[in-house]
Amino acid sequence: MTKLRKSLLVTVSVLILLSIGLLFIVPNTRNKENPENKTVAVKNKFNPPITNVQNVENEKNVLQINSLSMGQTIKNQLKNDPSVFLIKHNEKTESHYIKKEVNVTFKTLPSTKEIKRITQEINGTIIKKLNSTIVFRSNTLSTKELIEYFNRQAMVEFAEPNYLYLQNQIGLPNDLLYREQYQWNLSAIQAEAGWDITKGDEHIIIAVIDTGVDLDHPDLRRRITNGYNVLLNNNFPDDDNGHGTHVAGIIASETNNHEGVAGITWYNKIMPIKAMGAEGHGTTFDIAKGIFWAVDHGADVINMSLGNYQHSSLLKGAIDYAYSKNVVLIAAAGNENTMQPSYPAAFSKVLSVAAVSYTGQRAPFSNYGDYIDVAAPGVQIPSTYFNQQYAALSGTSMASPHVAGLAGLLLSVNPNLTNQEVIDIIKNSTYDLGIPGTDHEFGSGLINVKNGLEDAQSKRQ
Ligand SMILES: [Ca+2]
Ligand SMILES: [Ca+2]
Ligand SMILES: [Ca+2]
Repeated sequence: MTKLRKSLLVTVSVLILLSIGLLFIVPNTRNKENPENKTVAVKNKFNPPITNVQNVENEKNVLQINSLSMGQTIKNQLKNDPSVFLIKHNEKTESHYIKKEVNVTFKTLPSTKEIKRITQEINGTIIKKLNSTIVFRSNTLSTKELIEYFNRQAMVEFAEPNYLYLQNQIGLPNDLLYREQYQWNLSAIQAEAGWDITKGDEHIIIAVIDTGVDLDHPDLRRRITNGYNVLLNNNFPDDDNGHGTHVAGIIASETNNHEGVAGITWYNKIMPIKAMGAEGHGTTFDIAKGIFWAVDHGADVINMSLGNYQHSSLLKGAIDYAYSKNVVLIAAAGNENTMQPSYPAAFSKVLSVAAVSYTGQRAPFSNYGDYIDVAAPGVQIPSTYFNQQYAALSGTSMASPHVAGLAGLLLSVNPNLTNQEVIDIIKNSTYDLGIPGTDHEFGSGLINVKNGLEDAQSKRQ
């Protein structure tokens, strides 16, 4: 190997995993100068994920606002649940309700004796009671038969199915690009449903080892804890490339502030570590140094949207150290549509993330192979961008922070989990894609925030 090639290999050894590139950049939406024109400019350049979606203002069901292919896939999950029945209103809107259950509102509440008669006649039980409304479940009668039965009772005001309002317990975030339905990625991983369980905890810190973070971005500045600039050895890890700001915004841009985008976690803090320069690459040494700094300064999760195809013992040493300190390590699988293992993703102690598009297919650039652990959205992901902008980017770089955000939420709901337990929950709570079971394209499947948080919650006792 020539000296030149060797030095190139060392200095340009770790590249950010950004593919396809910039689809749009819009100025800070808080800028009030002619905001409408700017919004239109974004819409025109960002068509595929928002075709045929309905107006979010009129929809109560978060899944329904995303008639994107992935939203459809998630609805199919419910369809396949034997305890859930589906009503198709028209081509696009659907409602689900629980089979063999009925909500009954009484004009006059039945006595204990009458309730005993009713439960015997319907061969069922009382599930819940609120004021003059009782939820009955039958062992034998369908919901339709239950409604017919109760409508014959004089004391009943009305009886109706027990509908599922899937994520309606929380209000929809008011962030502009969320409300305008650009953030298909959040519904695809059931983030909204997960927020019913937790929206995060500021004490659980997610380090982003990258090109830094735009420290005064209006949608990020309140979400950042102390970080480190490895390149300048100071505490000012500002972003001069854009990549790190985008990654950080996917995890934790300020949600529900009428500004820009919604993050996966509303409250977990980002620890920005600048270990790559303006050109978008960094050395193994700087990356490793960034990992050590993050671990020693309280990071609970580390996101590494970076990699290369050379195994490095230095990098492995940093990874092993972080793992031994109970830190959850997440990395992008790489964007070359190859089976060649990329590091740090391919290290066994690092959760490796492939990218899916809004059609639920592997992104055409996403690496594959037996080192893929899970998949996450990675095509046309809107997020924050440096110089107080917003942008939609594609890459496994964009997929990895979805998983880092989920790891932060899991530790928020259950801080006693070990790093390996967090990894296992993430892998075991996925939505299977591609061929049944674990496969080389998606690993165990598309991450699912709701399922993961339920698992983490159930392990709390
Ligand atoms: Ca926001
Ligand atoms: Ca791995
Ligand atoms: Ca599969």
